[in-house]
Amino acid sequence: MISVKDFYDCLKSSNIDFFTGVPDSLLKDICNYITDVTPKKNNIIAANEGGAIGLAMGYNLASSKIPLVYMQNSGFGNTINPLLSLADQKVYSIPMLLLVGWRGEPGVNDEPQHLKQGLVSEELLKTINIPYSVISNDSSDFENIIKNAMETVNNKQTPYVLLIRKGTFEPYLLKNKIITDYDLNREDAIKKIIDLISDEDIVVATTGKTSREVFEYRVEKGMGHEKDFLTVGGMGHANQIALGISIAKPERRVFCIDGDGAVLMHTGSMGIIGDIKPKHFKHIIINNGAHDSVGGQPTIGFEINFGKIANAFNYKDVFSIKSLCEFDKVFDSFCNSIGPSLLEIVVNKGARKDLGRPTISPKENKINFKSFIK
Ligand SMILES: Cc1ncc(C[n+]2csc(CCOP(=O)(O)OP(=O)(O)O)c2C)c(N)n1
Repeated sequence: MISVKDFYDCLKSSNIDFFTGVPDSLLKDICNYITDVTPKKNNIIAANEGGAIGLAMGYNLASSKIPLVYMQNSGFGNTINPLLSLADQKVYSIPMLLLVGWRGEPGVNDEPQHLKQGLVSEELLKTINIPYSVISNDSSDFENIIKNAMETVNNKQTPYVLLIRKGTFEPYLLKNKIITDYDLNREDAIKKIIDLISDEDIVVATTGKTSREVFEYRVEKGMGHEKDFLTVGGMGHANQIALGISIAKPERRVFCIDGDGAVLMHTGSMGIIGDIKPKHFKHIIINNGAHDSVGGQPTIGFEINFGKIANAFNYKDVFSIKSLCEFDKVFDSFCNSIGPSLLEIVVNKGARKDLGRPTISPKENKINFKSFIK
């Protein structure tokens, strides 16, 4: 395995001093190290991966230095537009190094949402003609790989991808943790929500541990999974899936259980919810101020006011829960409000170590969910 310090030092000696991206579970150790040792203004956790390409472009335009952009291959799709229509050699030709976590690599066991993306990751890079190299835990020559990559980046003025295999980096735990002391964590909030909604209610859960915790709580309660759509991929789009359901089934209550990182990824979607105004649309943001599912790197969730954003986007009502004692009362008002309404639940980050993964396939989930909605 490669030590995160050695890898980082090698990037620094290649004159890289600006980092941006969206964290990834497979890159969590190097992302944690970058977060701990880089001045805040030189490591920007972006709203989405496309935004990170924009930030990297701007930094390069103004400094002529090579920036580094990190992401999971799930997020590579978000970069295609700015990469191909701006940074590409055929347009502005902006040099940058991309560190992409290779989830779903063929032959490596992974979750369904990563299989297609992982299968086509190399083909995709070849098709869009972005040079790349693969780095794995036995890449003792990683310094040479980075050196060669930097030569190509500089000589050809092009984006260059380092595709990182699972298990490449030695473990590194984030030290600069934001410690909070709320009554609840995400799983406590999810349990309360499921206990308080009715049997007819539809749930759409966001990407990451939220969907996994919803799944496990249904198991714990001896219930089926037909009421829940698990947005296992497509981070940031759960609320638009929920909106589509609300439009087709205007009399049903639809609860979207979202995350702060996910909402921030495509915040404009909230404006569409506010514009369409589905009466029974219940938007819940569980705000832990972090990308908890992939290592706990901070978001701006604790520094902004989601309620004011929802108001400005024409939601009809906004609610907030910060403690257990107010939960039932506020949740009741939220349920009785005319939507679209927003409920922000502020929680500590963190999850159970033994949290499992859905044991039914996405297709099974779809079939059961569709018959429940019908
Ligand atoms: C487009 C995209 N980028 C990155 C990821 C990796 N990823 C999965 S969950 C997650 C964090 C989600 O954060 P948040 O919505 O705040 O929920 P939390 O994990 O904190 O509960 C990330 C970055 C992804 N699945 N898709």
